[in-house]
Amino acid sequence: NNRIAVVPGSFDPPTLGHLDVIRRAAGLYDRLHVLVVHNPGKAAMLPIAQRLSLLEQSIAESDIDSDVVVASWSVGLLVDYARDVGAGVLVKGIRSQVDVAYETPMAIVNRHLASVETVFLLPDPAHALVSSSLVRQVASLGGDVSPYVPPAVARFLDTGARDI
Ligand code: COD
Repeated sequence: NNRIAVVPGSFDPPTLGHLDVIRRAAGLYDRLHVLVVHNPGKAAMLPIAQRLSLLEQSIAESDIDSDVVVASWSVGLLVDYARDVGAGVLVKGIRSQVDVAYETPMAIVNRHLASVETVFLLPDPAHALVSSSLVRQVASLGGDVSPYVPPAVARFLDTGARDI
């Protein structure tokens, strides 16, 4: 069923780039599952539960009013989750050639494994250079991250994150 899509990511933390992809994907599909996936290749800043809560708050406070489910997935293949919820599409953002090189083999494998297609959205130029790793770096050095993240994430990083 291609009317249901999964938007997977580390979301550590969620950024305005992520929210832009979620908003635009919400306009293309009837139902979205925004899925926090543990990426073993990356050192985490926030626990998964915190990322879920920040995503939920960010979406609730945004102008996105479609059917969006926020969930996490840490065991098994991403496409197993997609199959479980009846999603035929993964939506990902592509910022650069580096993203293309990273995503292409995964898209091919996911299509072979489960006939799940991957749809790539180009970033909004306003957010094209925003990444979670940039936000983590600015936050850890005490800088203002509010230009790069949804208000809920900015509030959290201003108050709570220093203790993590
Ligand atoms: N503008 C537009 N898009 C953006 C921006 C931005 N500023 N910032 C990030 N994005 C996109 C990314 O390109 C990505 O598509 C998505 O938003 C999430 O980004 P991140 O950085 O939070 O997440 P990643 O890149 O660490 O992705 C983690 C995944 C778990 C999604 C990825 O590793 C994956 O698909 N893993 C598959 C696991 C699996 O099943 N493997 C077996 C088969 S390959």
